[in-house]
Amino acid sequence: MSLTRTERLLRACRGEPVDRPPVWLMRQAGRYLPSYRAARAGLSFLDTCRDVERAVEISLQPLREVGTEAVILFSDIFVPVLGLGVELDFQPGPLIARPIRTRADVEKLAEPDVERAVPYVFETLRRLRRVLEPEAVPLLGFAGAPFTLAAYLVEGRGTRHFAELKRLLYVDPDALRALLARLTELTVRYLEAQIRAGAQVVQLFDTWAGILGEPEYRAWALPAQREIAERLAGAGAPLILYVNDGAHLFGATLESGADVLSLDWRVDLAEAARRAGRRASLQGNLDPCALAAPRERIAAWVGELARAAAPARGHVLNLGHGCLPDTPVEGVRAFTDAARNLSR
Ligand code: 1CP
Repeated sequence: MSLTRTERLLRACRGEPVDRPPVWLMRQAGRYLPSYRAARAGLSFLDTCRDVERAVEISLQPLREVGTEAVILFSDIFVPVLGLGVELDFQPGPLIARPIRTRADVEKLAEPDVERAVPYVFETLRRLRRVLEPEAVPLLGFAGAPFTLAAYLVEGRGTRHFAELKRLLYVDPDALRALLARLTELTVRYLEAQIRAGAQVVQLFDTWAGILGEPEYRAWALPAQREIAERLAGAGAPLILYVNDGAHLFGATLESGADVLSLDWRVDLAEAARRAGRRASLQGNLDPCALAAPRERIAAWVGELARAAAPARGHVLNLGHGCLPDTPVEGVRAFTDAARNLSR
């Protein structure tokens, strides 16, 4: 079977036969690459995202330099909240000038018009697709899931426990419900516009849903994920769902309607493949810290992951979380080389 990189990824997402798993890495563009640091020099993170030429260049760096087989738009999950009129900065994580903590704060959010608020995102995608189409390399778009976006909007910044968010959840659930409804609408419109601009697969990052127990996950994160999956079902791009630290939620995430579940290293892939059956493909799940090991060890782990996931309807090789600023470039290369050397 001779497949292009685009065919291999799309088929793996849909659970159709492939010759071997496709490979890409979460946060594959970033500070671990010297060329990224050079392209960023002197520019703030948001200004880099707004500079279409630079965002295209940075998005393509991992394809040219570390052998990844898909390109993901260079941006951040917080960029579209600019469309709600939220004042935002990155230092380096997102900082919200005025956290949203009451029903009145939610009412003040603007009606999202993403094409107007962040046109550079869609222009970057259109240009990337023009470059990638002749090479048959797939283009991924992404968004933050409503629960994870809400976590930062309520806190104002990243924290370990998200105590303010949980206060709202238990003390003023109507305010949180209203915020999640706004964010769900924003996310659907944002992903639809990304698909129109050329994204062939989209990933929904619900990084912080793992702080919830299963009943709270079912009440506060799953409904938004399902609504997004349902409303995007006809848009023509498979949906990948990532929940970090969500091993205890795996059974529930199978009800999200996502085509692919992206798992971290705490989840046993063989067991997940058995439980998923024909319902979803799997993505993952090497610990990013493992990329510091020698080449041969990385190749052995890639082989083990592929074998463990083989009974799944489809498998996309990836990490269990994003590349880190100190991830060795050599380790990333070893990971993608090992994927290319696999055969089923
Ligand atoms: O100055 C810098 O170096 C900026 C660092 C940086 C980068 C490179 C940030 C700030 N965001 C990004 C890019 C980014 N973020 C991508 C690009 C595409 C890719 O190559 O994969 C993506 C998909 C994200 C997604 C993202 N941002 C998530 C979800 C995935 C995950 O890693 O869990 C989250 C939680 C964020 C928030 C965020 N943005 C930036 C940082 C440093 C953080 C996390 C900090 C925190 O938790 O407080």
